[in-house]
Amino acid sequence: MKLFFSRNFNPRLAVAVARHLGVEVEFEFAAPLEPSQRDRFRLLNPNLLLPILIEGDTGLWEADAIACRLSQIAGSDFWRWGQTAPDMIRWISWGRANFVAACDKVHFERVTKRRYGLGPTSEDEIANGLEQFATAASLLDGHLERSEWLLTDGLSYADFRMACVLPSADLAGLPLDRYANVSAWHARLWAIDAWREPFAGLDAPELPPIS
Ligand SMILES: N[C@@H](CCC(=O)N[C@@H](CS)C(=O)NCC(=O)O)C(=O)O
Repeated sequence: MKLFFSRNFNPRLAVAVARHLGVEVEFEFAAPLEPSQRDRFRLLNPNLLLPILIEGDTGLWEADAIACRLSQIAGSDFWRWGQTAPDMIRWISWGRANFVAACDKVHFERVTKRRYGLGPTSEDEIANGLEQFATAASLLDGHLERSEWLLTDGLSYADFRMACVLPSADLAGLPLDRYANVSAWHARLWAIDAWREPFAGLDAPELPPIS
């Protein structure tokens, strides 16, 4: 089994899950958007994006699907299967559409565009993303006042998914420190080795510098 990854945040998420669960997987750095690699990777993921999990000759793409599969393999309820599964799906779904989307919008303008030379940053998009971030972070902060993790029965994949852009929060200028409970939750996640250092010991070039 092989996990193709890069250091960007969705593949980072998948690598962190694999390492947190201790699944025996071969990690291989990839760059499917490179013209020379496109034909090979199109067969594994027509979106030409990472992460991709290979079992046999099949490629499974989308970090959430990969997290589900890795939890199956590990026999872990990091991906919940029982009573609290709907609650986990709720937070994954809401997170993708709200908190993660807001973080991603700001991160894309301030970080991704400048790393990959994708054109000028849009101050309108940043303002819009920060407004969306404030709304979502307030809701999250209220929830995390009552619970250490998103699910009251403990750490789950929903926490990793919700936090997936936050390792770059400083670079993106996301005002996390305005939300005490979100900051404390982020610090608890940061204490988990696989979350803080998913790439430790892996052969993977650093991301391009921010211009
Ligand atoms: N919805 C996909 C998004 C995948 C995605 O956007 N991946 C980006 C990184 S965040 C990518 O592959 N970029 C090219 C690269 O890293 O080489 C998922 O959750 O896995």
